[in-house]
Amino acid sequence: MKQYLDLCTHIIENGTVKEDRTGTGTISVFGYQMRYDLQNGFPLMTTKKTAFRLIATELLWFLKGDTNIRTLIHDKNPIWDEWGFERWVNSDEYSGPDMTDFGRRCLKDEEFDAIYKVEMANYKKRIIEDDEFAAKYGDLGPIYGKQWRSWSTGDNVIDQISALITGIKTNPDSRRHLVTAWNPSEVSDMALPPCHAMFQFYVAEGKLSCQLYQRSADVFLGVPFNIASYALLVHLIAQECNLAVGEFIHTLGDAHIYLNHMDQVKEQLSRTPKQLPTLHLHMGDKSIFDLSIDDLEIEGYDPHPRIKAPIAV
Ligand code: DHF
Ligand code: TMP
Repeated sequence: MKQYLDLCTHIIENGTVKEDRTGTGTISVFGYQMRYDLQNGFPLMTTKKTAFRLIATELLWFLKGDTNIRTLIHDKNPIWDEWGFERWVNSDEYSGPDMTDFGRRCLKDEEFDAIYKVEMANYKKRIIEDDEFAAKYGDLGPIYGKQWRSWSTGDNVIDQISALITGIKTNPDSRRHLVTAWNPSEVSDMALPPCHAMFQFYVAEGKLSCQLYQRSADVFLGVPFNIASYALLVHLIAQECNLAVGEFIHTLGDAHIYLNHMDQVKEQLSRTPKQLPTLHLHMGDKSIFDLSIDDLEIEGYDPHPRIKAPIAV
């Protein structure tokens, strides 16, 4: 994963220090591209341990068209918890302790962090136990799953992923194999406007490639997930379309390192990348919409240890 380490170095050497929505502060560049040849192994970070299980359960959640974190909580996947919780504590029905700016306050104030942890645990428990509550406060709005599988035009619903697969199968040379999660009419209803906003597939010499445009990239926490997630998506669609895997091309808009991730990034840069693992799919005759985590297997993953960092909410 030299490409990823090069991105980190490029930002540190050429980036501009900027304020950002979360109040954390970043160093960033605008416009950057990486290429991953998926024939060379599965691009799961080897310079820090990265949870494939979390990446895969999130992607399967998108592919099922789901936008409710109840499914992720069932899968013990916490990566979207803060954005569901934020909707709950900002609602009229919430009457617990003040959770304004909880992401930043947790980092500065231990007493508050303890109160937050209790509120968060209560929220997650209620999402699991209370159907009505989950429907209302577990839903992240019309994010990826909705736009990928049931983009609403008002009187019609468009399943972009099914259309993509049909297009690749019937007209591989087409230059219109696109999926967009950026639906301008619904962005304001989303818990977080799509970061991985649009992607295009390409078929040549029996191999399937994909290029993603990511408008905003949290290089330490988000990007390792995004690379592996799209690599997995290419493998799944390739399998479905009887093609081999080609390249994943990752194009970034605002590519930033949060200032409170700098030590972690430097630690990662001091490590030597290892051999990439291999992905095995055990799909049988299941469609990519019906897969479970047990149908996916990563072999030969021997990363350097995990490096923890706080996420900017
Ligand atoms: N906000 C920000 N500021 N950055 C993000 O990357 C981001 N990603 C979102 C939602 N909002 C975001 C969805 N994806 C983690 C990774 C990806 C992700 C959300 C969270 C994360 O916290 N990863 C940690 C912990 C994983 C674990 O529990 O093992 C990591 O160390 O990779
Ligand atoms: P923004 O909406 O203000 O750009 O904030 C979104 C943050 O989340 C930003 O740091 C980018 C990061 N992010 C990723 O890097 N990858 C992702 O998949 C998601 C959902 C978010």
